[in-house]
Amino acid sequence: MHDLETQQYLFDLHGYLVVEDVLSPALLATLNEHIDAQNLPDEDRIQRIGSAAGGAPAGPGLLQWGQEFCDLLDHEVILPILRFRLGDCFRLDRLYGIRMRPGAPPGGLHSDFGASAIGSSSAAGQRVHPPEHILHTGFVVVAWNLTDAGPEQGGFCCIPGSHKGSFRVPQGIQQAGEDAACVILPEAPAGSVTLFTEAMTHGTATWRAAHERRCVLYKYCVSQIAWSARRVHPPEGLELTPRQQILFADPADPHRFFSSLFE
Ligand SMILES: O=C(O)CCC(=O)C(=O)O
Ligand SMILES: [Fe+2]
Repeated sequence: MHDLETQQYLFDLHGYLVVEDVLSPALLATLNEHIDAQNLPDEDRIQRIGSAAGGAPAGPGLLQWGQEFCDLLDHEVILPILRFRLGDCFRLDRLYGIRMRPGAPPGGLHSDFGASAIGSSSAAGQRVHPPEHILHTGFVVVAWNLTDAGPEQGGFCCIPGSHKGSFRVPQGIQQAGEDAACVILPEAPAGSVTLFTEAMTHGTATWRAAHERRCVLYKYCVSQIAWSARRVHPPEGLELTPRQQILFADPADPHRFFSSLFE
């Protein structure tokens, strides 16, 4: 069912990949119960849960909500896929959850690397030649879909292939957002996992479903980089395997100062 060669091809081609039927209905129910137990206030906007702004809690964030959230850290389905883009040594850089109530408004298109990245000085219509010191990749988001999302409901949207683009997203597409013809909303049923590179242009589409959107995002990066000075800390009183503990190590050169997750 999960043919790695095909996953590798499609992830490289599109910049994202959805793997369906990864979480059992029982596990989904438990994860959702842990979220219910937080008694979060309802809000009309995209609600980031289980983390400080930016998704880098100076603590364990939502990992503290239950062992099942820790078990997702190195789930057997995601590890070989992460390895395609991040190699053998990578860290958990950030994590947070998204909650959207029916009718919640969209979030704009963006990317963290490349021609359209926040902070990129690229000019409209000009091919980008990034200077040597600029990173162009290195982060992968693993988004666990805890309720049904997709073209009917809303949620994650993206411009497939845009991680390979050499031109800034034109204003018209940026403004149209989810309504632009090149923007798609991948089918992401409850229990599926969406992986995407932050180099791809992506965003959040209006939530149109009658049910609540819930997804939890674990953001990994190659061991030698970090997004901010904050670190996710391991949860207290919950079990982490030796491999999971590697994900919390300080940023460092792969293999020399940072252990492989695959040995
Ligand atoms: O799934 C979404 O709504 C998009 C989340 C997002 O933009 C991000 O985590 O970088
Ligand atoms: Fe994003």
